[in-house]
Amino acid sequence: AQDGYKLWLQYKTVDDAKLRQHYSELNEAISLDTTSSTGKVIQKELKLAMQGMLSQKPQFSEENPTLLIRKVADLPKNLKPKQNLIDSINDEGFSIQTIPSKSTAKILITAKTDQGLLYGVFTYLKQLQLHKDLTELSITDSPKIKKRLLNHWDNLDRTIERGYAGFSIWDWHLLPNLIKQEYIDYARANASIGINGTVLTNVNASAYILQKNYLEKVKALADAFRPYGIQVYLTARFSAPIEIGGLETADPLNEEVRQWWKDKATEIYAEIPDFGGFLVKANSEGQPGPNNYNRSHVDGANMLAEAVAPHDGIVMWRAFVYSDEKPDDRAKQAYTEFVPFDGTFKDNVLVQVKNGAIDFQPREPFHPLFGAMPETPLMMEFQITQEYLGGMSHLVFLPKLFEETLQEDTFSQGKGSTVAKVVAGSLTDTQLTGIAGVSNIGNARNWTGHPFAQANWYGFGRLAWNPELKAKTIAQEWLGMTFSTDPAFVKPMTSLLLDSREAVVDYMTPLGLHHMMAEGHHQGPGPWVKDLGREDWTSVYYHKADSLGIGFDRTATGSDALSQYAPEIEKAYSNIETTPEKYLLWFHHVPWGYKLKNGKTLWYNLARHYQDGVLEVEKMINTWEQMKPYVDEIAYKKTEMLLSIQLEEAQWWRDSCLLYFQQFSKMELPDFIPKAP
Ligand code: GCW
Repeated sequence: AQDGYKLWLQYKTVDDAKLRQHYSELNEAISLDTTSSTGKVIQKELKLAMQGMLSQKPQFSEENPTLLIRKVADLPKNLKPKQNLIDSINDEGFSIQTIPSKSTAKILITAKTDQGLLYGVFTYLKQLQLHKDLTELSITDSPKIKKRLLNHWDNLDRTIERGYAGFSIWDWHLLPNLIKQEYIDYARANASIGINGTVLTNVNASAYILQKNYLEKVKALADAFRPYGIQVYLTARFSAPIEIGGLETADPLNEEVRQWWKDKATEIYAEIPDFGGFLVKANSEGQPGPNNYNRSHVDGANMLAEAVAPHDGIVMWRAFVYSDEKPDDRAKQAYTEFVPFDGTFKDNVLVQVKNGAIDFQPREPFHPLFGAMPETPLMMEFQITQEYLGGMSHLVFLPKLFEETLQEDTFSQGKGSTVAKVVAGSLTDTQLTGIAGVSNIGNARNWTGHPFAQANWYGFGRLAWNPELKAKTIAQEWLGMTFSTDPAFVKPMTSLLLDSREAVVDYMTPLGLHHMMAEGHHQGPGPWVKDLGREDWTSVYYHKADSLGIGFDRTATGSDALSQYAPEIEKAYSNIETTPEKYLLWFHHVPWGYKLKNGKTLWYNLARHYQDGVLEVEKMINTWEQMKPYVDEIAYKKTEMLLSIQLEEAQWWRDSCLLYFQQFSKMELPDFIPKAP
């Protein structure tokens, strides 16, 4: 079907006859151990892929295989890779090699585990999808982060908080008896990019998910995902002992409460022996938590950690604590609350931190917690769903945003202590490491609504596997697998994707502005939003525009949030001259007439960015028009229409923000801004 359902696993016919011949010969006969459930799904995937790409049914046999897929331990001596190669891969890693010898086997895929083999096979199939030459194949790879998770913000009534692609794919009503093909294809897609866990429920979801009738349904999903190496996790509402346990308190130091959680864990693990653990949002945005009982985050997290520890489960405790009614600076709260707890969490607790200190903005400096808790595993939380980035209608390639955050330097262990290294645990030799992406998946026919939002799911998975990957590589892979490998398509579209992120920053929140989206739904501009129940829900709180200038002073003369960063950053960013312009208004309240590096005023530059954002979307539209021959009609038309919505909304952002700020700057708009009709 041409509706995007198959995601990047299109397995399109290889048109080039010579290349097809090359592939056909290599994949004629496959030797594969199918005694495990993972072995069986590998076999299925190979059949599907070869059928699609080569119109060929591979023979599965031990006799004279051309493609040999085997765990290291089961390899014949003469085919065993060198010991240092074996040592270099971890339990989920793999190696793919072209075999130079005269043996009939021409390609070898090996790993230490079945899951490693599955990842190896998907990577191998990607080479075919991307039309790579296989005569000298040599790929050895292992994931650099242990827990690579999607977080679904799916409620039990199937609504999705901040979801823009329909309702939840979890059909609770018909589970456990109906296992939809969508669940299997979801698992395939995730396994193909190395995602190995999924939190099924919203961090704000009801406690009912922990009741027996729901756990049966969760078990059914866990059983379906297991062959693909995907573990299931749930959110744990802190007040569950009261709501479904009949207790009077959820105090984490109360013995009955502690026992209740232990019993609950035992009950879950009896059904799902490889259950991953709990994700918790506590004492944030009205959610219950240990603070309700004058207990700390550590008391809460460690209680749950104790309950799941005997079963090898983990607890992911979120640092998105957003509860001060009168904050001096909301950006400071998580750091202030969590840093004192460094080193006091149990071994199976990860603190899950959003990429930035406010909330998934088009651009934020990295969260100051990264690097600041060396004795606590910090898990990265990115948002794949586009809550603040245009919702369902804007084409924004998020790997560019993820890459930027991951490559920022925390200086925590000296220069080069990037966020990527903190998350991968390599600076502190942390073994338990993790990364989560808030999913953009729903029951839309193409999973994500916007055809290009699929790239953000794909890209998150790739960066979770290897946080050092380049956004450019990811763009090329995804475009090639999803649409076409033709350079006339891939080249211009790679640029389009890579530039799309800066475009959205420009037309929404340039130069370090943030949180100016309309109130509540967070779509469209709302720099004028004020007088709400809480100050830090308003836009005026964040941009602080007045007759003197605009921006949030976070230096020592202001909120001093800057002091939460390493001295190297604090020093550079305290000075307006040495603050990167992309973060200017994040850290400084800047006079309208202040001259930026290009010698023009702040006001001029603000206008310039807004206009550049709009022009970039126009450019995207022009590029897309040239791409018609390379993409299927449905995706072409849909993207075309969405781009025109994006253009209209970009203009709306530009016009409304500039008009709003002009009442403070009292300066003329530069000539390049189109006059109102
Ligand atoms: O970004 C904010 C969202 C809320 C969300 C919260 C969180 C799930 O607006 O919808 O709640 O963050 O991350 O907990």
